[in-house]
Amino acid sequence: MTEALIVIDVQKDFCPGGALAVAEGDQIVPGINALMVESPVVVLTQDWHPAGHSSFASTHPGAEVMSMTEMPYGPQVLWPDHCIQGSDGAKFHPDLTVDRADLIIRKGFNPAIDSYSAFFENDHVTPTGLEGYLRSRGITDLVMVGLATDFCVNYSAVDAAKLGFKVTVRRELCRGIDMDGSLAAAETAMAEAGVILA
Ligand code: VGL
Ligand code: ZN
Repeated sequence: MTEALIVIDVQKDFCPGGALAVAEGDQIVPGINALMVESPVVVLTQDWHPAGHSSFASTHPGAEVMSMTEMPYGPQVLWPDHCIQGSDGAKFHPDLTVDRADLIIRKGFNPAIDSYSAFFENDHVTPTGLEGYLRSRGITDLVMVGLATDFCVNYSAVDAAKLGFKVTVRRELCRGIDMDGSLAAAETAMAEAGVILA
């Protein structure tokens, strides 16, 4: 068994003061730093959208932030502008020990498709390349932490479990957005997919 730690989207825009702030998003940083020291393989993900991304409410005239729309690939939440490539908000939290990372994978760069998951874009078809990286390093088990529990952590964990990885989500090192019961729904989806919620 070889285990990798996947740290999802611990970026300024998802922390208090950021464009899409997750409550207490910054509080998980010290615990994640400690876990990185013990982990043989560490991967960081970074939400990384071009300006005018199709997941931004501002791209759809008249659309309200946090409203739903239909995309060719299914329903999509319309977010505030966040994690724009090269922006300050797209940077990792300043206290995250990014030097420990073996790989940083960026996602959400396709203007037409959002990408919550670290493995596939929201069409559930277009791969990010992370699966190939992990398999070619012989990794079978994944520990996931980060932001947000009910979106990017959830989608990444469910996809990884479907791909056959043994996945553990360390709940105390995640924080959620929790809109319209999304946190409870995510925990159910992860459990049904065989993800261990620790
Ligand atoms: C995320 C909403 C939009 C996340 C990313 O990291 O959970 N959520 N983009
Ligand atoms: Zn995003």
